[in-house]
Amino acid sequence: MSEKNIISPENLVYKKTSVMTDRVLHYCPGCGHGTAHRILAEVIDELGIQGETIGVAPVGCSVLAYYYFDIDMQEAAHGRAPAVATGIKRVFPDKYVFTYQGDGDLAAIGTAETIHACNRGENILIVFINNGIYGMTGGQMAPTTLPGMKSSTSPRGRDVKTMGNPLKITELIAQLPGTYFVTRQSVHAPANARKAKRALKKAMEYQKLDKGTCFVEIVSNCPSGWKMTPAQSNKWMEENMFPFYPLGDIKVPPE
Ligand SMILES: Cc1ncc(C[n+]2csc(CCOP(=O)(O)OP(=O)(O)O)c2C)c(N)n1
Ligand code: SF4
Repeated sequence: MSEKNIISPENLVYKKTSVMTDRVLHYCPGCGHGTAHRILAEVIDELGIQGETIGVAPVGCSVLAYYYFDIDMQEAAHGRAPAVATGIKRVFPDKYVFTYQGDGDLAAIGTAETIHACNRGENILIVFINNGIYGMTGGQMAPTTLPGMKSSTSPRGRDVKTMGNPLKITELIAQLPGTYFVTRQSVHAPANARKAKRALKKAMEYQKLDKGTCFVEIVSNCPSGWKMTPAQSNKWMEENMFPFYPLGDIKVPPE
């Protein structure tokens, strides 16, 4: 090994945040969940709120999120994370409270909890990982599955005539008076991950203002469920998911 390849405190450019534990992530190689976890943990670290943050884990591939964040975490039943987070925030109004949910969790079984928490304007952060299918249970069609997109329960592609239209729940959430900041991001490339991190940081900081619910969607990949390599899944996401779920802020706080 050459001199310059030896890692020393002088040439160290990246260090894992201590807000993430040393547990090895169980996510499939190339899955966006890992990057989303990391940037969220870095935000908590940089804001110095590790001891003040409480996360609510969903049911889905990220069901074990409590193993990875070294903060107080609570598990919720499938889809019920916004209701659980509501209770936590009301008991501990000075804590930073977030939910971390997949699209099956948030936009299918948890639609009611999501919409009502956002409509009430609960002072929480909702992190929504949208990979267009139910990843954990084998890639079934979700409300977010694109028209024509293949899944294990729509093997010939989603036919909107019989299977309904995809639900753009983030646009719907943005219409509700209780939401303060609603944005759609991705983490598939370094520049996007940095942007998503800035959005998460802003959203977390807004809890100090008590102005309503902040909602950060991260359009993500599921290489295993989509039956693609990680590289193919990122390309497919760029070509198919982003035109349907355009990245960017959807509702920004008034100046
Ligand atoms: C009440 C209940 N219904 C159904 C299930 C089965 N189930 C577990 S995870 C899951 C889907 C999760 O998909 P998603 O929220 O999109 O997250 P991902 O796995 O893609 O990250 C389902 C239907 C369950 N565990 N509990
Ligand atoms: S099944 Fe999909 S969402 Fe779940 S860990 Fe694997 S790639 Fe990620």
